[in-house]
Amino acid sequence: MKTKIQDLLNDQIKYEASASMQYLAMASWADNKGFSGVADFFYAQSEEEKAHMTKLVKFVNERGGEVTIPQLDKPLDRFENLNALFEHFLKSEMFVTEQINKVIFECLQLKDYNVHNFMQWYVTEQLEEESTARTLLDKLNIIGSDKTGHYLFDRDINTIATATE
Ligand code: OFO
Repeated sequence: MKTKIQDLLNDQIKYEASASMQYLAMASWADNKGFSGVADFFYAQSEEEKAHMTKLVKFVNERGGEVTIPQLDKPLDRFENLNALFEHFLKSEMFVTEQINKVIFECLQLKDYNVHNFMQWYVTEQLEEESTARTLLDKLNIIGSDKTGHYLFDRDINTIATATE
């Protein structure tokens, strides 16, 4: 594996790990505020990102590359309200998509079609996750600061999220 590609995949491992920790912090915030539906959503999201990270670790090792397990920055763990929480979620997913596109671009430049092929799974995954984040944020923007709306959003979050997949 070319060093440049290996470095980008190691960066990607860090981004997936950071997203996992970020979503764990968001789940914990929601749990603490009594939004149990939102908490469960982010606990599950955190596990998913961990799986994305592990898939990359295994792939780099299978390809005879060298994995660097990253040191992570502290995730954001205080949010003004549900809207701020989901704005951060969308921002985080958009960032990851951008990074995945960078890997894809470099794979094409360096003609690494094997890694390019492997990364297609992440492209599809990101499309879904970004669209879920957008839909949930749209709903919250409609709800505004209405407490009953937040209660119903928390109760129905999984139904809303599943409908976007
Ligand atoms: Fe949604 O971040 Fe993984 O790929």
